[in-house]
Amino acid sequence: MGQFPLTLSRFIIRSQAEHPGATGEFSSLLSQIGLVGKVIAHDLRRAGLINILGTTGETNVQGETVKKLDEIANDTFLRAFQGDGLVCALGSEEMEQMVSLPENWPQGKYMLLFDPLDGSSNTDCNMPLGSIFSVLKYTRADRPPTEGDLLKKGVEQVAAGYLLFGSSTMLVYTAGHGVHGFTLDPGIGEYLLSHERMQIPERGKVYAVNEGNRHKWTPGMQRYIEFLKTPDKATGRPYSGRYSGCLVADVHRILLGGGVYLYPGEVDKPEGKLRLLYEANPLGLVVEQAGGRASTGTMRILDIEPKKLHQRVPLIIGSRDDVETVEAFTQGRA
Ligand code: AFP
Repeated sequence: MGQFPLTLSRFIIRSQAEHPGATGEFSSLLSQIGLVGKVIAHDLRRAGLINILGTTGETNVQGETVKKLDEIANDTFLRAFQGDGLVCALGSEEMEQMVSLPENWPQGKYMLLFDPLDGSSNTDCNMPLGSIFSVLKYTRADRPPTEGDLLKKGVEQVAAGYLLFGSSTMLVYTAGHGVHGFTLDPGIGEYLLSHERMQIPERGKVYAVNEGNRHKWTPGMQRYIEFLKTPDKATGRPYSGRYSGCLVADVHRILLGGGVYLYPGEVDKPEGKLRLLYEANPLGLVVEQAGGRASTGTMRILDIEPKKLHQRVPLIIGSRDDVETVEAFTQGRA
């Protein structure tokens, strides 16, 4: 008889038992993220039916059009974490400022940063979407957290991960001891351990990049993509291009099969598009924990000292060898 699959809750309890000082708060936080994933997945499944697709007509802090589902997902995170005593501050890619909790509300020791709905242009065409989260610890007792407390290097994250809303819903996370993936079984409403100790291959055969931006890239980046497309049996080229427009889905594919995701800086916009605290840092931690690498092209993502909440950063992430090859091109060594 086969073993009964391990649920997220059982896995969390088991992991907690390995940390004698654990109070259970972190375990509750992860379970709550799992719940958020169920709620968002439920909304996304009905999105085409209940007329919640499309735009609100407003623009967010990044100057981008807000989808109704962006707002719905953002509210879901806020409702799940405000007032339950697990966090003391929240930061959302969709909100200009940090959300602090009223002083008389229960305060937890964690701070949560999240991108509530990544790849939201995919909402109208039934393509994959994701949510990304980053967990930081607040250690001061003398005052409530301020926005500056959220500006921590990626290496200081205590946990990070993502929810992927694709053909199935997945929760993938790391708490600094490997990366574990859980798939939601909709029949029983439970996340089951489907990918224990995920390891990214050292080199892949897939690249994910928006090639429509080629004319904006530096010569080094243009040469790298040409290199990937040039056949060479010994190094497994040409690579296959796969780009969904959802960072979570693209990085997930690469985490499983290897390769590289690139959202490079551009000549007129060297900072690129993606957000350091909401996208690059959490995915950087996940990929590093799986044995991969995350870089701007010139430095490790997790070592960047953030200056502001919505800071953008170029992102080259994936298999170690592939990211190192990109770095050789962007640094003029190839
Ligand atoms: P949103 O979080 O605003 O939906 O952004 C999506 C995203 O940051 C990321 O998921 C994609 O990889 C990337 O943008 C796609 O951007 P382009 O449309 O410029 O290729």
